[in-house]
Amino acid sequence: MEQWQRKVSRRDALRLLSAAGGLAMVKWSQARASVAEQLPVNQQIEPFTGPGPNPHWNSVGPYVNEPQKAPLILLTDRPVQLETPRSYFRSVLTPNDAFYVRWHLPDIPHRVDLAEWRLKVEGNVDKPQTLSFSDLTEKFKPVSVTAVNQCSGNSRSRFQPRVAGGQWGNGAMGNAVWTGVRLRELLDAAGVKQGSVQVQFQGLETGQGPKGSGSNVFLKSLELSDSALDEAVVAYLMNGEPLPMLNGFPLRLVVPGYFATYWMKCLTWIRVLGTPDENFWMKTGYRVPDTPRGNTTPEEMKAGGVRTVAISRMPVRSFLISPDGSSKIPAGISVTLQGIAFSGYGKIVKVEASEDGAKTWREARLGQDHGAYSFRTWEVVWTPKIAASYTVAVRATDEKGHVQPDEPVWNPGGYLWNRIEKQEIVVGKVSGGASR
Ligand SMILES: Nc1nc2c(c(=O)[nH]1)N[C@H]1C(S)=C(S)[C@@H](COP(=O)(O)O)O[C@H]1N2
Ligand SMILES: [Mo]
Repeated sequence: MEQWQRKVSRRDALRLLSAAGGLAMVKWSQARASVAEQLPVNQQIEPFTGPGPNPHWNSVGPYVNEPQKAPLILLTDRPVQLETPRSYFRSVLTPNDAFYVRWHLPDIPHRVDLAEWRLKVEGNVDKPQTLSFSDLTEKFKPVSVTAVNQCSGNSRSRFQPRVAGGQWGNGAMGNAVWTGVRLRELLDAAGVKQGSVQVQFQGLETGQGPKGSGSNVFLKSLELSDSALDEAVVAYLMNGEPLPMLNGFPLRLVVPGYFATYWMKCLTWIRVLGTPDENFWMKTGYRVPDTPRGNTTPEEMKAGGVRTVAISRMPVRSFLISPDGSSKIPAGISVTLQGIAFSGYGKIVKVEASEDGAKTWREARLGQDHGAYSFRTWEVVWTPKIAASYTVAVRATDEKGHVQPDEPVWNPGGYLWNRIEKQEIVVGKVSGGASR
């Protein structure tokens, strides 16, 4: 027996025990009350992703490791489609190894031998070109553009009713500095013939496309008269480095402002066309209703007669990146809301943030201007006074006066989502260390 135990009488021991017990009881009931206060009152179960009131920012697939890539969120594995986690959008440029990946056909290239690789510029031209990689880097002037690559189906999981296709969260986008040769210079070198209408792009992969479509190659075309072509670059560098294989090594088309469907990866053929391209990926795929915001309804689609156009520029969007709502933030202490904004129609001129679910707005401070088609960072300092659950919202305005609406959009392709983003942020009391 220990010394102290022998010194305590039985009565003393009982007294001590009951005191300790009493004390424990008080603490326990207090703790229960304060725990109850902190638990959600609304026990409704919300979906992690999809169109719910507070959907998960990213899709919910597992993280995977692919060659030349950091762990990214797996959407599908054949062909491989990977989504970029939210935290990577804290910087204005998206790292190459974290850049999202999207392919259509299963047989994607895994290596390219630059000694053998050629870019052909053919079709309705006077001087067909066959260019080696060093022809591109040495015979043409290098140009750089910072531009957002966003999949037409980014945020498709928000569509209600649900539509077919990859159920992307918000991470099917990225921003990079693209360096290469102006597309117009290549076309000029080949000498486009009078009466040509479009220019078609083809990559290196093959494989079966959608059943019955006869599409075993991925082909996209743009109108020769389209002003987007003046800004287009065939890029051999991404953020100053060779492109990752999964993002189109050794060369990809970059069409600033346009959805990424035109940004042909592993570009090997440029074909000038005398008649409009009628291939599956132009005539059937990637079309949107010719209506404001590309909006329609399942009923209108069923009734038929919804006129469509090929998808083109990206509508204005903005995102809150940090804080991300994953942990409670303390009341009475200022926090910087940070995020990004962009538009395919030009420069972002205004970003506003709301702490009351898009009722009142405060203008954010914009970060450095990296060009009209780049992400523009924004920040606004917020000091939540009271412990509560807040709905932070963000909306951007571009130089053409487009403002993000607080209305959803619906079309069968699941394209053009740009509704105001909202994020639940829980603010808690700064307690004296009690309930830790
Ligand atoms: N060769 C090739 N290029 C392609 C595609 C493709 O399937 N094959 N998909 C396009 C589409 S729809 C998107 S969203 C972007 C994705 O670019 P990333 O994988 O570099 O992010 O590539 C575009 N370029
Ligand atoms: Mo896409």
